[in-house]
Amino acid sequence: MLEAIRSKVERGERLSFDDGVVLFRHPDVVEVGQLANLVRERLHGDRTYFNRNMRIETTNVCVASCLFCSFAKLEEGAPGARTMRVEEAWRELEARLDDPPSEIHVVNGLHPGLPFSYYEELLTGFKRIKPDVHLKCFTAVEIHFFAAHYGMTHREVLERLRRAGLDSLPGGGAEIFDPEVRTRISHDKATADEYLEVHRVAHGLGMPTNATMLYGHIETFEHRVDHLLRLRALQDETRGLQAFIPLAFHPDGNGMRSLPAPTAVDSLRTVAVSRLLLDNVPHLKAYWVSMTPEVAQIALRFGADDVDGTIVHETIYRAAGSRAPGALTAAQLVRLIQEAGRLPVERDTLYHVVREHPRAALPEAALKVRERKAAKHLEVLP
Ligand code: V47
Repeated sequence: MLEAIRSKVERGERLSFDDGVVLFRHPDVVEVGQLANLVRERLHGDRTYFNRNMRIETTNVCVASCLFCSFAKLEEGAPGARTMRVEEAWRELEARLDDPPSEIHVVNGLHPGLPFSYYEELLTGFKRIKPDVHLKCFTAVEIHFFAAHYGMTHREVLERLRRAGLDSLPGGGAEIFDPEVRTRISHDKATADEYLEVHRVAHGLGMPTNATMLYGHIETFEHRVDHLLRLRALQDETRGLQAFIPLAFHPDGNGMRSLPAPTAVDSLRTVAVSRLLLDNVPHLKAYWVSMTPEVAQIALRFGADDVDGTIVHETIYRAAGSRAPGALTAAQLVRLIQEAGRLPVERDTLYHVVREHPRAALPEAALKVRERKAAKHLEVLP
């Protein structure tokens, strides 16, 4: 079975739904990874991207009640509910101007009580402080909520936010597109078609977007393949998706806490199959916050060419039990990539090169860092 798929991959032929299911069920994850690696290296060689970014969630108040979410609070005033004033969010950027992020990534709850001008002011203020910062803000689910809540079309919402400084959309909110699963895990927010329509409209306006998939909860492999193929069909139409990010489900503190988290092997397999099925999406992120820096490093040999960025203040995964560090420095990301035998490339959000780092001769790079640390450690020992 895998031989037939291998020859398709080698010929650059498109894989089918059934191929996707076979890949998910194949017992040898390393073989699946090697196939994905072939595609990854054909597209990017050893180049592996990261950026300096900053996550801000300015409100966790959310009218939706997603079963997997440990972050949202139903209403203002509930214990733990928090909405920043725009000035507080701006201050977070100001505090980082000595080592400034090139991107701000905002994901919020669906807050029923804020005026639309809150979001416009938030963006305008960021751009006033740092005019060249890229604003990757509000998922398609948020854009759909704004349209319904403030009485606008998707296009009007996106145009107004773009005038305020919005540059692109992050990929959050996709979860699993299959209607039965979606109804069970997040019944009261944008449907799959609405999510895809927001991305279609954004692409029509020349605004790039990312897409995600939340895996490892109640969905089947068939649901994952269906999800990936819906994204591939959108991309055939619009060519506006820049990166795909598989998101590993974290069970702590949410309505699916009795489920186990997906294993490292499931994460690696999902990265690999995503790379193989999404033949028209240029980049695949191993999001280290979701899969841990250790698994993300291995994913760079299973189809991923990007590790996202430095992040700094992530709270959605923290609330759901992530043990990944809150932030990694650019130097730590460079080392993580070098040790995986890849070539670190710092990028901006649109994948323009900011800086190429040298390839490290392996395993010397790892050894050198350790030797230096060990020498320092010995110095302070009595
Ligand atoms: O939309 C929420 C997911 C997303 C949990 O576009 C959970 O570059 C796992 O979309 N377990 C937000 N996942 C993060 C996101 C993202 C991350 C990195 C890069 C980009 C990009 C986008 O996190 C949410 C939701 O799908 N999520 N709760 C949880 N318990």
